[in-house]
Amino acid sequence: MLINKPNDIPSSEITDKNSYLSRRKFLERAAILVGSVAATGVVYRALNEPTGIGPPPTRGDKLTASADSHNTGFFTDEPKTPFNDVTGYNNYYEFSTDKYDVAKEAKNFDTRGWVLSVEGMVSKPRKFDLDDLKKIAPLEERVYRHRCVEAWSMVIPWLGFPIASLLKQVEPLSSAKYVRFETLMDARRMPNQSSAVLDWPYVEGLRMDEAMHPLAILSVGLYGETLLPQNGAPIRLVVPWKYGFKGCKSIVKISLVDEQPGTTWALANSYEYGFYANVNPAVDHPRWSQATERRLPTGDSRATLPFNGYAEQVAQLYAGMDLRKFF
Ligand SMILES: Nc1nc2c(c(=O)[nH]1)N[C@H]1C(S)=C(S)[C@@H](COP(=O)(O)O)O[C@H]1N2
Ligand SMILES: [Mo]
Repeated sequence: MLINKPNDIPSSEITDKNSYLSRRKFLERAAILVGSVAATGVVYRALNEPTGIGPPPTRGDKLTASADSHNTGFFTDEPKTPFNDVTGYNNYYEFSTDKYDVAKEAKNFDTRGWVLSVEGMVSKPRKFDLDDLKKIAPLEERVYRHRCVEAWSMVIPWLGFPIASLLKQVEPLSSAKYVRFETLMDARRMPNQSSAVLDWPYVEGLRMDEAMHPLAILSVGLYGETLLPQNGAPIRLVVPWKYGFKGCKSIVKISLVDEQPGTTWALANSYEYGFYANVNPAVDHPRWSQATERRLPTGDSRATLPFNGYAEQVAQLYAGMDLRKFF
């Protein structure tokens, strides 16, 4: 087995009451979680096979970028992970904890009539429907590295627009310090929400300056098509310098707030997952190294870069912060 059992973690490492309670919660859930994490070793090899990954993908609607993103920092020229892998190997616990099953379980997820509410500390709170969202800003293509905290990575050609463009429309108050993102809560449409594997709805957050950074986008598509349900249709967060779990899927609510919001994985286990979740090869996960990653679909090992290779653009956001403490 690649990983230590959670009870190998000496209790001396558990410092405050909060993380102790989180750890207890974690242990209760360990059976399920360890299963899904341990499976990744097998998964890399399976992904070497170019065919038969997941169910035959249902295609999205055609979607093209209407703006040219000339800033080269918005692209990597590393080979893209094939469409079938991007849409056939997913983390989306509302549908399944098995990455190969998400596409199948989410297949019939109906996003018609979707409404995204942007509210909280803003001058002009507003609800956006899918047509409104098309008019926020010209759609851009961004080819980003995508690094999961479980040490696998992909390269994905997203279609989306900067979060900043959406926030501008609602006029944030100067008292707003953080942005909170919330996934749909509906166990009839998201069957695994009837399990207790995580607390629902899935929530995420960014500091205001992180959300306003031009690299941080709301994505509505990938590979020239609208997002499929397994990738977070109809709209999801993409923050390429952070671990993948920050990328909250199928968002129904964005709230501007003045205090750091709770975020799903940090609430589930604050000992293992933090609010910032910046990709950092120097700070290991308690149960595995973050120094290297497996690039899918081949699973080839490569060095993980600080801030996932976006240090030049974002490192200054964290100047003076101890990134071991604020992990
Ligand atoms: N609502 C919700 N968002 C989520 C998740 C989830 O389980 N639920 N998983 C996260 C994790 S751990 C990762 S790595 C990415 C995976 O995105 P992808 O399937 O599009 O590659 O989605 C993130 N967003
Ligand atoms: Mo992840």
